[in-house]
Amino acid sequence: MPQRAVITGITGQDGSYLTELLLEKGYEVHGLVRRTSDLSRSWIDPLYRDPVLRERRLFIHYVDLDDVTTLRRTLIQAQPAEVYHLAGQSHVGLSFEIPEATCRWVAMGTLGLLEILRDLSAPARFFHASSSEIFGRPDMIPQNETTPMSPISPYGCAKSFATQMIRIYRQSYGVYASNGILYNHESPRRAGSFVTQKICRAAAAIRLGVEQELRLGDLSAQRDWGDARDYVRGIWLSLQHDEGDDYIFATGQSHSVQDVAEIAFAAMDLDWRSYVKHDERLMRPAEPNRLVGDSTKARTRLGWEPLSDFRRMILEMTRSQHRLLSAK
Ligand code: G4F
Repeated sequence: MPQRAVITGITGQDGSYLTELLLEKGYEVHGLVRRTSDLSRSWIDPLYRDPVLRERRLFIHYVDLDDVTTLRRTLIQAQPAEVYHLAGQSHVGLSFEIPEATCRWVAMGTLGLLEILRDLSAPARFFHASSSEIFGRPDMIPQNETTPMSPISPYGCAKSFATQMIRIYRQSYGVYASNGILYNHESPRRAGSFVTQKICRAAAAIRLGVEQELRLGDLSAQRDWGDARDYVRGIWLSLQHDEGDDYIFATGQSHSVQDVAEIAFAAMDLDWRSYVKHDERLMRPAEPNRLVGDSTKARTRLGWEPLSDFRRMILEMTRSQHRLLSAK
């Protein structure tokens, strides 16, 4: 019998890389997709069109996170050994505009899944994709698994709720549940609304003459940016440990938004200063700072280590955008 896994958020960057990893490892994968989602435009589409995989080793279920009855039925039927919960509204800036929907999906969506998990006859291991946003503006650098949560955005607050619920269900009900506290992680599959991809895409578009300028918010904002493919390995490793636990996944190095612009524009033989314009409307009501993660626990317990290099990753993303735009 192949190991069976359920992934919420299978169509996104992390979900698609995780699907590839699990299929490679011989898993049967069940992906939960929002009813309004267009699968044909997702990273999963090529895999799902493969007749060897489709409805044989890769199954898609259309179910919304707030439709708890259908969610329950889907999980009972799938009988997974592992559940990877990656779905939810993940844009921090947007969470200031739609705080209620963000909390419904991110906080209550996770709680709903935990409740279902408690009732499953065959217990499943549960992974929750938590976020460095739970720390807000922390007093200590770098942060580890014991750093107090002190979110400053609706998204960070919803993630803090979900992260703590994972701990509560682990302690009180003996559920196998793990938090991966993920710092920013990027790749050529990153959605264009996040700053790295927005910059890489714009640099390529300006090079090709399709666009003339790029408008950005806080250029001095710093993040601990890693590569999504490294983090997906960590996500899988989290559930291979004997017990559920919390793990920081981070590189321990921080770079600014300006650094991203410098590298991406230089890769296109452009000087970023000639094209990047500051736009006050893209500033957020609150901005976390000092978010740098200490991943010692994941390294020592799980044998995880990030293999990527920041500069190489931004170059790869920019060249990938250049190829995509050139082909249009
Ligand atoms: O790319 P971002 O939108 O990522 P952010 O807000 O750090 O959140 C990401 O990482 C979190 C931690 O892992 C995740 F939980 C979350 O789901 C998401 O994946 O913004 C990065 C920085 C921010 O400081 C933002 O203010 O870039 C700054 N920024 C400046 N101009 C911009 C822009 N961000 C965006 N999206 N767009 C801009 O024009």
